[in-house]
Amino acid sequence: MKRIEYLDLSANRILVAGDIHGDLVALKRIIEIFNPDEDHLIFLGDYADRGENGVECIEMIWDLMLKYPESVTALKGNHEDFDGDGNPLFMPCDLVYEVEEKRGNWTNYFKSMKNFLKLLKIGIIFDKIIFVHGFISSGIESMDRIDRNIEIEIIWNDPINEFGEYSNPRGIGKLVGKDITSKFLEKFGINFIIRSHEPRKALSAPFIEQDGLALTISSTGVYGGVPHLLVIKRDEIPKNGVSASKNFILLYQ
Ligand SMILES: [Mn+2]
Repeated sequence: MKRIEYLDLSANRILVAGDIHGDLVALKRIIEIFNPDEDHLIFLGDYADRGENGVECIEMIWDLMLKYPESVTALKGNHEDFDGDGNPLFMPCDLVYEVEEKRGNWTNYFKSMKNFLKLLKIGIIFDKIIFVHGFISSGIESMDRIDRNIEIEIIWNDPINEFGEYSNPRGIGKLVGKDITSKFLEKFGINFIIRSHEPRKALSAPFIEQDGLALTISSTGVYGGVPHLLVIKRDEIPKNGVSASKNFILLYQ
């Protein structure tokens, strides 16, 4: 059973990166901005596929986590969901072909990549902000008991501005309305959610919906737009997505 972990950070700044999707230029810029003595860097998932440099992005984030285990946290996205033999549980998975081309046999590569996947977390909470890849799930009863069905929702769900909960047109996960989000946040004493998973919503700047309860960010240029990095200052932690959305760095133009 997995857990959503509480982070007790002493960092002065929390830097939050959205989907990377093989955008090595954006990732290198994030690493330039990141100061391991001052910052805590959170990646929200989806490191490979779509862009051309998924392998390099995974390896660079993996290295960073090994080098600065106290200062780097990476979440699992739906593009990091594989069975034990390396079969992707999502479509399309360009990474398999990219690895075959750049690193050789996928099955062998996956044996070591499992060590990277093991480091990824399902979700984290800092202060009164929850960070996930997709979205929250109404099925979460305890942060300590995240079963496989809930995990699937956390990496696949999307927020919508309507009320209620619906099946997701992606064919997996749910669309979660603002009444469901409000109830969830109230139950756990959390103010708002920072997530990625829909970089098209946040093409050139963080995107607010559900009256500031849901904030979507993107750190990839694969859909056009301008990838960005969200900045949270420890001495002025935002109380909602609207104020959080104001502090970000453009990674390139
Ligand atoms: Mn995703």
